[in-house]
Amino acid sequence: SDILESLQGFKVEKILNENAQTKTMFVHGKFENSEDNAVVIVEKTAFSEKSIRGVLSGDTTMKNTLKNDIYGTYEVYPKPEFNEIKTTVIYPATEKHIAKYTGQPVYMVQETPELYSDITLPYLNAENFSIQWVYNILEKKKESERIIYEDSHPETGFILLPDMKWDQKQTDNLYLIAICHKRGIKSLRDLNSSHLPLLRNILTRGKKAIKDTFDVDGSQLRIYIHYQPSYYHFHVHFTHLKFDAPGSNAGRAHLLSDVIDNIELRNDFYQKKTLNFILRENEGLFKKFQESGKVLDSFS
Ligand code: M7G
Repeated sequence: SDILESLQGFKVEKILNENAQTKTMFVHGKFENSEDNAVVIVEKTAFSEKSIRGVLSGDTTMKNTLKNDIYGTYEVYPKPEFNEIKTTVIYPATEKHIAKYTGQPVYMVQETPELYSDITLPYLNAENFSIQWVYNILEKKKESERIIYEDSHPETGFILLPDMKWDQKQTDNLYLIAICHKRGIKSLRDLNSSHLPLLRNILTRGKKAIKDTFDVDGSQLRIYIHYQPSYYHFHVHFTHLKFDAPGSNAGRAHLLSDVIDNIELRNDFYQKKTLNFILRENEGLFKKFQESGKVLDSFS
């Protein structure tokens, strides 16, 4: 099996990025006796009522770091089971994965329909992340036990399941993805009125399934599509409004209900529209845009 039981022999090569706010670190490393690269994402998880009872208990050891009048601060060492770290291992990772997780300046670009066909589309066809993991889900080869809801219709159906980013410990940071069964829809750019039944189906049945399963109301969800996505098989993100999920910002996220409405107004809305989005400096696509002089502003 390729499932890890420990990180023995793992060597940290480089910290790619870190975020003290989200308590996350992105690391490039290697396993012993392997030339392949690994990207490891570590994230300190949120407390739950159960874990906090374990942390604030006699099993915990403490080291005082400040005491002044009634105020005291401590370094606290809970028992390991209350000190879990969510870790994502990408192995073997491609150069593109390393680039994706490397902290770097980002830029807003303006993609006209012409630039889409001249620059973006040829680039996408040539160089892309593998979507094997998506097909594994659709074919029930992986993660089938995690499926929350499925509509198996080949044109309008989809699978709803927890996103890799969600630890499913609490609904405050709920994050699910709906992956459509239909193949060949690369992104927002491809959508037109023929896809309205699919889009409406994902919106209404996705919300209902989340209400039924997690008791989170549709009005508490941010339901959106990334442009550009990382994986060019059509999917929709469902996140809790309380949670500022990475990529839920303007510059990347397009609300599904806005998308539906825009296409209802005009069949070819997304073929005609200029789309703004954020690219990282070390992305191949960014270099293509840079050569064309279509970069708006930098705001790293
Ligand atoms: P995206 O908009 O294509 O790209 O979204 P992003 O990763 O840059 O946001 C793909 C979504 O699928 C992300 O939210 C990922 O966390 C999620 N995801 C990626 N992989 C490889 C997996 C996976 O293997 N399983 C599951 N359940 N989710 C994944």
